[in-house]
Amino acid sequence: MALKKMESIWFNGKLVPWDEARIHVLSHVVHYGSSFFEGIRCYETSRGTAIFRLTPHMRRLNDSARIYRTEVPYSLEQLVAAVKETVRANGLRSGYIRPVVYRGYGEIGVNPLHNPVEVAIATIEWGKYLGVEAMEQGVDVCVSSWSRFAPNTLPALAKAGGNYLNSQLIKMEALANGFAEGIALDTNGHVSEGSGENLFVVRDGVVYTPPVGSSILSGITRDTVMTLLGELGLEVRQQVIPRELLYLADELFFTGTAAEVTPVRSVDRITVGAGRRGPITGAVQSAFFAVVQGEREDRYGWLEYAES
Ligand code: PPE
Repeated sequence: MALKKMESIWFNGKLVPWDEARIHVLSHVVHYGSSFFEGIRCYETSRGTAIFRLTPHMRRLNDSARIYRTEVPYSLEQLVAAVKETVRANGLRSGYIRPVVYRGYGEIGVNPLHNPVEVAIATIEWGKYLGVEAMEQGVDVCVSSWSRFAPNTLPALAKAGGNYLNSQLIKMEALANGFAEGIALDTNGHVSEGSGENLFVVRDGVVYTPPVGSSILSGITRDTVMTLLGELGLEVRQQVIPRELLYLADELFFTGTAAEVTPVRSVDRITVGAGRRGPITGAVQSAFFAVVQGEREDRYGWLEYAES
């Protein structure tokens, strides 16, 4: 998605003009991938801009940093307030929010600990991640030749900048071969996730999704969708998924903040189900958009308003 400038970026404690949120080329993060980030969407509702599950996102940001022995110099409450402040300052009604914590300028060398921990929060215009038609028609995907990282290499539960080198390989390979996205297997050969999305598989009315032990990011949309599927009376099983189940599925769909709920219509050129968005995918997609757009009761306190 091409970036379009907005007014301000929250940068180490205060709002600065968009062009002034800059770092030095010798910042640790540039060389060693030492950053943690979040992607959050906000939606226009009749009660104003609703930031979807803001607090859980900022909690995950802290968790990601903690895994890497990094203390974020702001409390959870301060981070939540900072996101709201940035959304208000930019007059953002619906869009995407990108908070990032990174190791800045100070020392060269692998050890990050003597470099400052810096925090920025930007707001971005971001439409449909895999295209507008994808939401109805579904996307064509492949199983990647790249695996997700093994559990004792990079911790998948941390949403760390460096992890996305793996995602970039998956994504570029998929695009080069004419697919919209790639699904990675874990190092045991079990289904893990897309380059930037979690995956759900439907067969015979039962919904499956890989467990956190399958080198996935523990997606907040994944959690949301599991709740919504439960409300629809569907059983969701978090279990190890063999690759070939992808070829036998009645329905497949991706979930993610950017991807929202996106159907998959083929895997490795094998048609999924009827080759279009299936009924369970359709139902969960409708429920998802009704919730995020404030069109139904916010039963779980998922909407956090920018003005509050
Ligand atoms: N797995 C990965 C690897 C991932 O990057 C994301 C989000 C998810 C699962 C879904 O997590 P959640 O957003 O909490 O439901 N990917 C973010 C970045 C995408 C990008 O291209 O940048 C996102 O969707 O914001």
